[in-house]
Amino acid sequence: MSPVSVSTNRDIPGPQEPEEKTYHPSDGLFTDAHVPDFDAYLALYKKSTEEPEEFWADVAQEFYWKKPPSGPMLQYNFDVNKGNIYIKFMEGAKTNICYNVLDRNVHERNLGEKVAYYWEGNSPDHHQNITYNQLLRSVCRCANALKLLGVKKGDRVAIYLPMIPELVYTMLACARIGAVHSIVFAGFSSESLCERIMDAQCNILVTADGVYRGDKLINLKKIVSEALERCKERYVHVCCSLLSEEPLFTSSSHPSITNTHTHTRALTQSQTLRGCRATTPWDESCDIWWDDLMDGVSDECEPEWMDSEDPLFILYTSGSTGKPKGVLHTVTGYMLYTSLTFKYVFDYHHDDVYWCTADIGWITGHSYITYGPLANGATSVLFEGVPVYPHVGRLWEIIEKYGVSKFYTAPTAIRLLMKYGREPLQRYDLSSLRVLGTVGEPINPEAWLWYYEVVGQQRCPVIDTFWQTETGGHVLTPLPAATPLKPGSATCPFFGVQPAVLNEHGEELEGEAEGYLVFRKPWPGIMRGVYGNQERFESTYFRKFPGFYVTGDGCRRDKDGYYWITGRIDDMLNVSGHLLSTAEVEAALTEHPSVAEAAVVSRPHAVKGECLYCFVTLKDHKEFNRTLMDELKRKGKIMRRVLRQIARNEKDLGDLSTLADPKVVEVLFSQRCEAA
Ligand code: 6R9
Repeated sequence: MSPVSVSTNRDIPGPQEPEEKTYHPSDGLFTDAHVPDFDAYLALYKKSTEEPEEFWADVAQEFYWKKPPSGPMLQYNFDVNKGNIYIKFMEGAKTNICYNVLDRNVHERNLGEKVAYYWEGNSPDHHQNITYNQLLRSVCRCANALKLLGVKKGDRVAIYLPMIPELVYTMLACARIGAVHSIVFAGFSSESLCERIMDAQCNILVTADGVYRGDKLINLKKIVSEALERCKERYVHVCCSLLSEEPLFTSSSHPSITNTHTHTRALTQSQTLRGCRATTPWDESCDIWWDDLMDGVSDECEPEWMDSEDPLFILYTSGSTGKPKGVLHTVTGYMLYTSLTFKYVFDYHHDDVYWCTADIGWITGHSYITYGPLANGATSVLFEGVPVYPHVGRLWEIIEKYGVSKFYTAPTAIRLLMKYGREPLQRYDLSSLRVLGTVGEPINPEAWLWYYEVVGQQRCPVIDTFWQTETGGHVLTPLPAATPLKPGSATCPFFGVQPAVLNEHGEELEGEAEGYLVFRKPWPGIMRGVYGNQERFESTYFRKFPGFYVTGDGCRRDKDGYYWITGRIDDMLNVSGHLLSTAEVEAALTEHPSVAEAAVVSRPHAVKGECLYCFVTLKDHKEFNRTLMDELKRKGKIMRRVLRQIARNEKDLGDLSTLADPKVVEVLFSQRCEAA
């Protein structure tokens, strides 16, 4: 079965709508591509769907197995009418993902001296190179330290760290000893942190005293203390002494790690938190400094051999009811899938320098900063800072500094940088770039073209990768040398992925169509559940259309079989690539004492993609807004579609017959305010 009917003819097609214009990778750029052309893609795709056992067995061969895969490769049920939903991949095989991404590179591939990460701090003065040897040793030390604290296989460990090497050490240390990491993005509030700690029942939290984001200091430990206060229970937490007086790598025997950098960093950045052991909230009964704990701990640690379907991590994603869902991923499927997508989607080669600007606190960082690149033995940039600090050319400066060849960022960052024009880029040499990736939200053709023409100089393909926390890795994506590109389209399915488009009644649409994007079969990287809540797993993703995994996104399939994501079709919105649930925002608004009700919809925003448009009813001014808002409800349900169109100033509202008083819509239109 062929996923697409795109022509492989490289001739430039005749006049087309701008969005339908097709771009082809430049000749000569990919002389040794893993998938050299579209026919090669189609052949591999065919094999992945028609002979999945052979396809994944080939992929598995590269990895180290304590007990090799045998028996059925994939077992699953996607149909709620046939019983519980489950997905099992290579069940019974035994391996360890940390061993595969570190020890295998050091011992089997001779990559010990290769740089795993160029860590680049928030300030350009702070940087550090970490080889695979060094990474392995630091991870083992951390793994032993966690064991000293009593952490065992299956325990959940919360991690609330900024983009510093200790974040990678801690997550891989968990994976090594079979603990389940639950990373909470270090920009989240104490409420969000508490909710996630409680839901996953973590009894260890790893954090840092503070971090600079641009010139803003964030006192993480203070937020942690508030969160733990909320959690009511007592948790032991380990503190990474990023800003403490000792340098971070006291036990390192590798002079290439410059203690001075880290030390200087502490001296220069910690003015406010200087002597932080005094100013950081501290509870002697449970807080431990990172350095104190690591001191004298062995840098060798035997991995825990895990079953394929043992849990690897939990990562929370917004849910449309307002309560975040703990998306659960397991060891083997995730390992194979992130490794394979990284290799093909970025056309990875050993001399590449790869940089993904995401934070590890999101799935993009888990899959494509930590696991995928390390599984391939890649060299990556690990960046702590923000795109426009200390100047608007910071990203371009870093690309030049490290000779980045594969670059992966979000449309929101591209739109932000577009505002500063070409000049900041022209100061740097970007000729090392080969592939430009994007993720997180639909990319508008204007941003796509700017990325392609200005950043990539019309030389580098723009790889628009569609995927989700739940999918574990890319599911719709072009491949750099193979796929003709259309700005704004995530193009075609990755190997093993079988998309379908359904209408409201769950009927499958053929050919050109628009509707719900669903998948008919699992691929190895798909989530295995919502942590501790099978019912929510099934009702969120499988109940609407039995037999399919429902993404929650709408899409259009064009005449060539290309997929175009049209955005969320549930009550979720995407602000700067981050999913928010309207319910969550509404709940927050109604907590305010003067707000009686709130309804939140999305509205397009030039940089963030979407922004919040909130309708609130105030308790004190009933005569002004309250009646209007009440009349917009039918049986207690706000007609969100109408509100969304008002927010966007779209006058053609269609059928309003279900509204108690359709006139109210005109009133709301007349009172529309323009967002800043
Ligand atoms: C990886 C990630 C998932 C949601 C997803 C969709 C949107 C992601 C996209 C995209 C259009 C793309 N999304 N990539 N929409 N084109 N290339 O972002 O995961 O944080 O779980 O968000 O993001 O709406 O459903 P996550």
